[in-house]
Amino acid sequence: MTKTVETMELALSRKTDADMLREAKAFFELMHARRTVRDFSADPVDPEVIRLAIRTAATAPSGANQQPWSFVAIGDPATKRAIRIAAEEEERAFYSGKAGEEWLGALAHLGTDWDKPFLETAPWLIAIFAQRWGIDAQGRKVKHYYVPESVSIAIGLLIASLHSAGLATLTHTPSPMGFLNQICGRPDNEKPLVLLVAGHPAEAARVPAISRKQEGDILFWKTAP
Ligand code: IYR
Repeated sequence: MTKTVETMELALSRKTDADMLREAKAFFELMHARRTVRDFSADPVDPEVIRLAIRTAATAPSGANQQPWSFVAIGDPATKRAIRIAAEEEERAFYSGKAGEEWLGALAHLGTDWDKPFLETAPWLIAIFAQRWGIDAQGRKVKHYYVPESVSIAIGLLIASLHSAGLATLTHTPSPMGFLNQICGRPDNEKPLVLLVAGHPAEAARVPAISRKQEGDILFWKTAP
């Protein structure tokens, strides 16, 4: 039996090898310059940039094209404050024992602690929720597939878009972060995956002197000899 699938035109124009290489290099250079920032300026950022970045995130491939994500863009001081208070409560527990020595040891070189002023300073927080299941028009549960994979790809695109717009981001994951459902008014089928902090870096912002793994340690070719 041949399946009949409704199709449409593909909007992808073929590039020359030279153009491909140039584009790939330029994108690599752009992304290689991205760094996670923890010290944000309070300068405002146009919500249109945030909207476009979220729409970019939502172009991600997803299991069965179910697009199992919701984004909450938070710019108002009262909500940011509520999030900071709830996040710091979890972080205090984390850093004062819950994490365990091994985890705290792995983090030590980043110099992080429970204090999260950036949750109020940065102009935008974007809470990304994964829809563990969907709900159809009749209110019935719809199974979703490859949810963490799909939403994580979307978050990668979100970070890339914000970075390409010249903004700094911090992928923040206080744990647990169920408080985000209540503060953001999202239903129980949605699990908060990441709280992305976005804005301009503070003028004097510094980042830890860390490096990326060598290509030979991460890339393994299987090509014909
Ligand atoms: N959520 C904590 C701890 C933390 C954990 C990991 I893994 C990091 O890469 C960085 C921090 C915090 O934000 O401080």
